[in-house]
Amino acid sequence: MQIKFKRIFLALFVMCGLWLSLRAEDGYRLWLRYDKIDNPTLLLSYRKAITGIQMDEQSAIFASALNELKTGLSGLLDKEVFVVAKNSPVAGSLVAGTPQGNSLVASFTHPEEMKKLGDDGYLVITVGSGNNQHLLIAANTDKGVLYGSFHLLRLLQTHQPIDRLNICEIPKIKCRLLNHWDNLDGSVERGYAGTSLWDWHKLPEYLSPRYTDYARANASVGINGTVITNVNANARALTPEYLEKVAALATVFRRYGIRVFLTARFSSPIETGGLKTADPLDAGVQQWWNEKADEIYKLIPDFGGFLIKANSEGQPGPQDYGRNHADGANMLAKAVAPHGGIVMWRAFVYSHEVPDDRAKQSYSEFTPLDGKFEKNVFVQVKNGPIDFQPREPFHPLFGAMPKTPIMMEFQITQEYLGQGTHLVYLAPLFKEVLDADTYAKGKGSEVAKVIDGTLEDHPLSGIAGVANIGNDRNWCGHPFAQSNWYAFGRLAWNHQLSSETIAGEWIRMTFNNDAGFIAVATKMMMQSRETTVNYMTPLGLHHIMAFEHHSGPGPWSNIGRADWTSPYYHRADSLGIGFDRTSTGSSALSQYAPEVAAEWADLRTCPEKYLLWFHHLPWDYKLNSGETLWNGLISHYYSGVEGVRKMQKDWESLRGKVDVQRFEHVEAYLKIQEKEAVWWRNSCIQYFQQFSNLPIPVGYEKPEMPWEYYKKLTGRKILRF
Ligand code: GCW
Repeated sequence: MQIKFKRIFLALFVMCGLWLSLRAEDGYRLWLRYDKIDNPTLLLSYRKAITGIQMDEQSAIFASALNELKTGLSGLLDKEVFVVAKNSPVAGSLVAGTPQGNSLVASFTHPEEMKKLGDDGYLVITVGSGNNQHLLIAANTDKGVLYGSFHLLRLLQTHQPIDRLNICEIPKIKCRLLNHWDNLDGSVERGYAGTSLWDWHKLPEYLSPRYTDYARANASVGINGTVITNVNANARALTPEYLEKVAALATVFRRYGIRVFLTARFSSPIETGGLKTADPLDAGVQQWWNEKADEIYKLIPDFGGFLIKANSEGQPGPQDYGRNHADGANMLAKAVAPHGGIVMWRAFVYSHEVPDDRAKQSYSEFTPLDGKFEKNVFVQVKNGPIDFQPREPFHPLFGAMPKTPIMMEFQITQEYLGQGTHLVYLAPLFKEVLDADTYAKGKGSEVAKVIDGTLEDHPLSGIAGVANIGNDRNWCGHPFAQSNWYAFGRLAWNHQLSSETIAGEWIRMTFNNDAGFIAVATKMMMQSRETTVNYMTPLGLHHIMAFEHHSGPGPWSNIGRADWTSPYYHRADSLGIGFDRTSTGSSALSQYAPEVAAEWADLRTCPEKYLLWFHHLPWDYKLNSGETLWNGLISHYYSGVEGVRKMQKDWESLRGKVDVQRFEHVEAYLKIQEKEAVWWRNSCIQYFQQFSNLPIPVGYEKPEMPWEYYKKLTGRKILRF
């Protein structure tokens, strides 16, 4: 085992001046802005501490780390940081001179201990003593050094002390992936930040600098894989012509420790291979996939593997041939296994031909297959049983397939949460799911432990986020949407971080380190998700958005297959509202562990946030607040709108503390959000009022228009590609 390290050593004192940046910013630099530290005392101390970088190794990833440190340090410290390109002294001799009390140094001088860092972990520690102190970034691999370098830069960007560092970081989850729903024609399914980053037209020859910046941003938060094509897959992505383009992207991403994955269209052997069938048990089909894998790995030796959406929403799959999901997944798994690849098989399946509650179907199809998958197969499960709603209880498959590594799928792009224009910080949503207790092995069996592999001791562990990135200049459209990319990565690395901590880091790096600014912006972010739930789908309501675009409200949406309509989910009638999933209804609750099912089945213990998800209740049902269900529903909708207005006021109070360009951008979007929150509130309560026949209590502002007016609004409709 090799220990590679880079060290940064003490230097001279250099004077500096204050330089506060309020230059217009377009958001391109994300959280990696590296502007000069605007606190003079801190700047002096950092400058004094850091003068140069001495490196130990040469590799492409090492060069990326060095580059980042050079750019970052020279920007933050506003001076040239020199690099000594000769081999540094042995880490051990530095460590030996370290004062007592640095426990990490003590434990990690031993090779066996160092092994615990794995491939991605790292140390950032102060070693040596007296005038011979150094910052040491140590890891088993060059990727670890890269992550450690970003960590050090983050400390400086967020104005943390760096004099006695004692940091040991090991990611809790091994595969930390973005899923791009990008089509080969440049469109992005459910994308709200422009078109695809991948310029297929100019690849493989032209490598846009954005590819490198994309990889840097991912590596800075520890994302180590990217699925670059849509799960609604196009077979052409696996043809030689496109593979050459994919290989070119892979060369860029590889330098940042990022592996490329592709989606596989199950019918590819027919569509591009000229075979008559795609039956996974057919020897010819198996051979086709084996050869395809060989071809891919010849071009991309570190290719990650395949992500597959099969027999779901019209996509082809093994069931077309009377086979099951395991048959399909295993065929692909065997093709990539010799090369070290994996298969991520999505569990997002449901059929309108099955009369059962849609929330139950994925569990019903997959649990019988537990133990039947090859070792290199993940089953990838969305966070909730329906579809990325503003709030869902955790998916019942978490904890229900102990023999199979389960990969989490979150949606970073805000398909159901205001899309491109609403400020919604998603870390609280992610955390709510990760922290939920499945009781699969008794109390303390949180979803996070299912996916990080510790509950069942799985060597594979993975988490994916459906990306919100496009070719908009600021990458994610809404300036605050960048925080969701950031938060996903940070939680993928360490799901124990709090949402506040992550928000604080992001705000400091993206805007500034002003305490007042941070306090207000953090509050805005932390409340934004609950605010959104309130004006969209309070008290457990779900899937009541407009059918065509999922953007605005559509509790009336009643076209097409039943399980795509809103009344299927809200079930409002003169007696009440909500979906009965207890034993008197669809019995979906029976798919959870008995402790969870009992808690949610009992109205005395069911959290009100899940009330109408699991229960159909009369309009005069009494809520904890003492209000009737009808009045409670109304107060949630009104408080949602008030929450947005509060965000507007808060943002206004930050005028002058952030550059005008980004300030006005957010200001304009908050205006849209307010308008649309009113649209949601007015249309939903008036629509439901037809069933409740109850008045809107006095004191609330009157809806300006009847719900039929809002029904006609399709202003923000983005057609599904
Ligand atoms: O949420 C639904 C989306 C589809 C998406 C599908 C899926 C990629 O509306 O756009 O298709 O889920 O996750 O497969």
